[in-house]
Amino acid sequence: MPDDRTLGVAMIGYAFMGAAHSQAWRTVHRAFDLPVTPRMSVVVGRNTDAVTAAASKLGWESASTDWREAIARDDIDIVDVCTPGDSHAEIATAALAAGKHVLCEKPLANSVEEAEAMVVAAEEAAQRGARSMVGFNYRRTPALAYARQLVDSGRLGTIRHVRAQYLQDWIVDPEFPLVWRLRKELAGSGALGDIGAHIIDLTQFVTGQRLTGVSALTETFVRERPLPAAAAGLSASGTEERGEVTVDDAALFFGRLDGGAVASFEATRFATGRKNAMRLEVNGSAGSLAFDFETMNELWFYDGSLPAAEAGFRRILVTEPDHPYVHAWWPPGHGLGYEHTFTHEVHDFLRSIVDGVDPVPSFRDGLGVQRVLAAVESSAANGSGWVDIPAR
Ligand code: SOE
Repeated sequence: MPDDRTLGVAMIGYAFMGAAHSQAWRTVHRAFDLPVTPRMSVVVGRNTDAVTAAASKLGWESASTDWREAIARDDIDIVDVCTPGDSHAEIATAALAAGKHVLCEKPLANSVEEAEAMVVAAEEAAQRGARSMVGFNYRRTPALAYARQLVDSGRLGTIRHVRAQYLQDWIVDPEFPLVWRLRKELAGSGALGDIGAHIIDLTQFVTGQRLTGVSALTETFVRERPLPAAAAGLSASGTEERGEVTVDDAALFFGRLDGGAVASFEATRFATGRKNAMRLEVNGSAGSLAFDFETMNELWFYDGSLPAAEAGFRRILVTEPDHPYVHAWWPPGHGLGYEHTFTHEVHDFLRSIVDGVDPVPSFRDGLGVQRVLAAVESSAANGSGWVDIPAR
């Protein structure tokens, strides 16, 4: 680490995720006490005008159209990969080979093979001190980090059920354009990899158990859409010309966890009226938890050890300084938002770099999720037959 205690960051990609990560890099050292300060050195994109404008809007010192040049710079310590999934493997492995620490957006890759190669690169690089982490930001929601603590401390007893849903509705309109998230060659899969990946990761994180097999179905409701007027995020407008949607709009599956629990999952972009309803319910022998990201400062807890007459789901407002991450922010009841999950993610990543330990979720954890995604696709393709998921 350089003596001046700053770490130069190069961020590749600057759309929705790039904006969320920029917010985190801008604020992390002001909210948390850290012995290092990230320097937002360079943001990289393909279009000179657009990336220059993004640099100025998001707070980066400079803009570049050449990611290889950016990762080769001596003053760059961290590479933050915020591009569509088709370029994660190439950029992340090159950055690790160049000795940089790498934060890579989820899902880790577009295939198990790519993810495996990334794990090899990450584990070799770790021996030389380069750290890597995959960006499952929702783990850093205080209520979900607290849910993990409750399960870990035994308050739920033996976990029996997980019910996980991720419900969005941003492509219900059949005229919504064919953005990159709807193209397999760029995104890998649809609702499955984009939002299903989050609930797979969260299920494994909160329960501490691994999915061992699944049965699944997927559906694409709208098979053709207008080509986008410009490559853009979630609200682009379309042209007259149409193209094929090559990913799933919805994925439903159920599975078994290695600690004996059973789990059901639903990931869809067609849940009209649900904007970002990422919901998790966990039932154990001694209690239950329920969470919905649309009310992200709340966690519902049923404590089965209380007398039946006074038991009942209790709303915990997860805004106390004792709750994970909250001490860095506002007084009780003032609440946090989506952007804080990224600040927490970047905080944990920097802390691991400073402490010289491997952060979690690791690329190997990302590979684990990738194996579940592949098993879901394979089950859906074989008429919902059971597919086992190999261990790490
Ligand atoms: C779009 O569906 C999206 O931005 C995902 O890509 C994110 O991972 C999720 O947090 C919100 O929805």
